[in-house]
Amino acid sequence: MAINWFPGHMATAKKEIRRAMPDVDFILEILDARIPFSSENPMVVALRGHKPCIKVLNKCDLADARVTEAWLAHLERIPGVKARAIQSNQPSQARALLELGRSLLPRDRTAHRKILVMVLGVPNVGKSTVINSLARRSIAKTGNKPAVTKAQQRIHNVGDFILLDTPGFLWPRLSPAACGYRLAVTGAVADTVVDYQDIGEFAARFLLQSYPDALRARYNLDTLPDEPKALLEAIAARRACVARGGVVDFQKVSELLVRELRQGLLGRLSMESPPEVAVVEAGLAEAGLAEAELGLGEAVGGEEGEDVEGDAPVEDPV
Ligand SMILES: Nc1nc2c(ncn2[C@@H]2O[C@H](COP(=O)(O)OP(=O)(O)OP(=O)(O)O)[C@@H](O)[C@H]2O)c(=O)[nH]1
Ligand SMILES: [Mg+2]
Repeated sequence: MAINWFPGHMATAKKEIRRAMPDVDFILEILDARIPFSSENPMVVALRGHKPCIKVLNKCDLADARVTEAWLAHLERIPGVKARAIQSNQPSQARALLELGRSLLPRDRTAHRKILVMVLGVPNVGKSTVINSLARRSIAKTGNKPAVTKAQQRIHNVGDFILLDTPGFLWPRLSPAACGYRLAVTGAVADTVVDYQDIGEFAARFLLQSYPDALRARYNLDTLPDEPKALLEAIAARRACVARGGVVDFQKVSELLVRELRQGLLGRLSMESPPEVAVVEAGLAEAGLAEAELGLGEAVGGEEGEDVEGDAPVEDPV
């Protein structure tokens, strides 16, 4: 089943971002270093126009360092874009972003008034943690689940900067479907709209393909099965996820696998790399599908009265 999550508060967040944008000097677009493609909200390009943008690969402590390097090089090829990898609870890394942003502004712009920096990105990617590191105080609420920040918040007195924290928002159709699954596995989608057994199998398939050694080491498995479901069964047997009568509790083992992957207990993992993504992008462009698939037509252009989905999953029309 396709995963989509675009509840009313995200549509509102997007409108408020659009409203605040004219006064913004530069943008810190926070991406998840494990999924820089899937966590890059395609609506941001239209929202930011020509504002300078630093793409911040956050949670780089959880991602494969070599793949992150490749992503930085890939992203810096985009005109007007800088890219940096950080672990946002390391304040020195976060603070360097402000000076980089300042360097992107025309000199006359920075002299007379404070610099307004908007921090935006998908839910649970670490925006408020970045804000707290930049402000050197715990001023924005953070939490290990999506949709913690509910409204924009301005933080004054950060040197000559003003920081704007924003609620995380996704886009109406998470497409290709794998993007939705990666967002769900890494924690950007509410638990209420995902089927854990589904994303558990997705995570199992990904780990079998890309990180088999991590699986062997973490779950003490000498041989790995070929199929994701069989892998979940093998992990269930080792982690007390089997009910009476030998029935595997797939819900419980899926939750366990996803939780451990999110926490970095299987090591540093990257779920996508630039070459794979280039193939996907080329495929969408060739088929002329990009806008329609993403559900962006009315979402980017429309302001008032746009379609707003509730918390329930949206059926994928494709
Ligand atoms: N490992 C790791 N965890 C991080 C990092 N930055 C943030 N986190 C954790 O990610 C979770 C989400 O952080 P928040 O700052 O609340 O994320 P947010 O983007 O503001 O989330 P919303 O307001 O819900 O959109 C928290 O548990 C943070 O501790 C990081 O660099 N590395
Ligand atoms: Mg937040």
